[in-house]
Amino acid sequence: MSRGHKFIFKVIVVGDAAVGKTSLMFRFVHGSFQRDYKMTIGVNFATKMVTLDGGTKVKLSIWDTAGQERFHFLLPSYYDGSSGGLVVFDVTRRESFTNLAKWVEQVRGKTGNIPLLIIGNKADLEDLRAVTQEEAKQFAQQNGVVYTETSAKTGENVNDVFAALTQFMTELQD
Ligand code: G3D
Ligand code: MG
Repeated sequence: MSRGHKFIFKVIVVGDAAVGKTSLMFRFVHGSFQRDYKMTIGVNFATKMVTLDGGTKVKLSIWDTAGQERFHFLLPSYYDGSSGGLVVFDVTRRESFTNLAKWVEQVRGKTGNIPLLIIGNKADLEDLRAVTQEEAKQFAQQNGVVYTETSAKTGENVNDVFAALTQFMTELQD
């Protein structure tokens, strides 16, 4: 039985500080939510193998921003060679939604037309919601991408968004 993979993709996860990028990545890679998990400086990415419907094996290297987003500036090397991305906001923090346009523009400017998904994270905090699903969907539609809500805390939709992105990236290889 082969343990190899057919494709390897670099995935970037962008968005304002504290929207839950590191937590989403951690949930996907390790299957858990760690409240006090802080990315070690210098550790920039984690890898995970994904098996698509039909059996194709794909290796993802998922890149974290390591806190650089606080300066609204990510090094060009962060974007280099990326095949897809998650653009994340926090459904409880309106400003992180307002800033999505900047993030999409920045990613498009640095990478061209790679597949992106818009992610509204912290969907478990329904009582604190500050952005409706409708307006987030509308923003995503205007940008020609899919909108999904996730919770890194409960795990809701986390595997699904990485699977959907992997599917989009793989289709572009055919
Ligand atoms: P970042 O990498 O985008 O900067 P983090 O964001 O992953 O560091 O998360 C920022 C804070 O939000 C963390 O809380 C984290 O636990 C919390 N968080 C992340 N995702 C979720 C989620 O889906 N639901 C809830 N309720 N909280 C989430 P602290 O307290 O450590 O700052
Ligand atoms: Mg982080």
